[in-house]
Amino acid sequence: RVQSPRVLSIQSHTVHGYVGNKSAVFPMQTLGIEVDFVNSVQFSNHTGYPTWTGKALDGDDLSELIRGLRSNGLLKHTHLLTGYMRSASLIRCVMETLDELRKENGQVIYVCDPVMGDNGQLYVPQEIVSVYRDEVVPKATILTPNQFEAEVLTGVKISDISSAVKAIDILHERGVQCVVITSMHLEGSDSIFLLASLSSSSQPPQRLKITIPKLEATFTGTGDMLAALILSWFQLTDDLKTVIENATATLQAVLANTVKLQSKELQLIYSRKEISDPQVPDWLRAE
Ligand code: ATP
Ligand code: PLP
Ligand code: PXL
Repeated sequence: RVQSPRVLSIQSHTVHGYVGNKSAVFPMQTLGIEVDFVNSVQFSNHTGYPTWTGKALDGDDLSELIRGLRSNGLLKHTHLLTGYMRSASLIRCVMETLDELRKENGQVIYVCDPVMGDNGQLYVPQEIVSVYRDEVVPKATILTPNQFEAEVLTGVKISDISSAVKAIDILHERGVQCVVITSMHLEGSDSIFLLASLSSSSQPPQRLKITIPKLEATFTGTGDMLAALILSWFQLTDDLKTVIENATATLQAVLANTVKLQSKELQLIYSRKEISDPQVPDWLRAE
């Protein structure tokens, strides 16, 4: 928790719909956090549609924006949030920006969603994996991989809770303070599991699990929204259980509204009350 939080969020922008910054910025703002955001791509819509148009930012484009901020003394963020990035040059430029922020303020919190793939499938170039593993993970304060991303980063095959904990501990050993495996699918279960682990210098890590009923539909932008909610709630409380319960309760309420309204896109605006004041149902309690 820091005084006067100001997040630098570097993620995708889509003109239509809710992924990347479109699913992260509104929740953070609604929860009272100032957000400066760089759009790492500007696309017409997310890439799950039959076609899309638009352009991506490269490392040089980002450097130019950072230079403008720097020269006006505006590079004073307390948090950095990143999601889907498919260019190594962009990732390296983001890491230089983080180093610069931390030179001024060693307490800068970096929330990293290492978006690389899902269900055994990479959707970034192979070279990105080692960039995340070797250059990004060691700098992350909070890391939000899914099951596949945790496997790729650690080399541990995750088939049950104990192998997931093994992967999490490897990430803690590399310096990550809080690891949240945002979705795990285990054989023989119809649920999605979220696993959170917070390390501390004096005690063993605090571990919590949430069991989420799997909905039939598939959604896009949920991982991006979850990382933003986790960042926001860590700013509002010190209690890990409250953080993941509130974040998950909001996300599940958004999904329920999205299904109710038969929408293909997350219904963030319709769900603004569930963002600002989440109600945690008993079936979502962390244990
Ligand atoms: P990322 O790729 O961004 O690291 P991820 O792959 O874990 O994250 P998702 O698979 O979208 O992202 O899951 C994130 C969260 O979204 C889950 O913890 C869950 O709360 C919710 N979610 C996503 N899909 C479903 C679904 N079909 N039913 C219920 N909840 C879902
Ligand atoms: N599919 C593609 C092609 C993607 O690039 C992404 C990006 O993250 C996703 C799916 C998953 O998005 P999310 O996990 O946030 O729902
Ligand atoms: O949700 C991740 C994401 C980010 N950015 C773009 C996407 C997606 C998912 O489809 O298309 C451009």
